[in-house]
Amino acid sequence: MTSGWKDFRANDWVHSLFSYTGHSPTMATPRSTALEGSLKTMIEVFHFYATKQGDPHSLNKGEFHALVSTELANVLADQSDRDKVNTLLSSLDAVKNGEVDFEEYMSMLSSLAIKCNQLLTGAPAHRQ
Ligand SMILES: [Ca+2]
Repeated sequence: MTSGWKDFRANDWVHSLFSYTGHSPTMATPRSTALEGSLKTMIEVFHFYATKQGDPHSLNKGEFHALVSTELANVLADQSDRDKVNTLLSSLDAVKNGEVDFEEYMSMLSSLAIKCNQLLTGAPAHRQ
């Protein structure tokens, strides 16, 4: 983690919210802001699908297809087309292991958020 994150204090927050880690909360669950709730949802959705088969820290083709077709059904075109979803998986699979890890998943969500913002605001992309 870079020095810019020296004040990152999510450890207690994360461990109080995410029961799937098996961690016993040591503090009352804090209220989350809308953005914190969105972070939690992005993480929980990944783990919900990633833990269904095989490596619990990555999405295989079946898990990725289930996540995209269920959770991004209104955002991604052709999310029900298995070949197109496999092409999307390949484009995200930076380490070329045939699966999507958390960082690759977050890269997809980041790209989708940027595209949605561009559609909303008409703002030009700084990066493609
Ligand atoms: Ca998995």
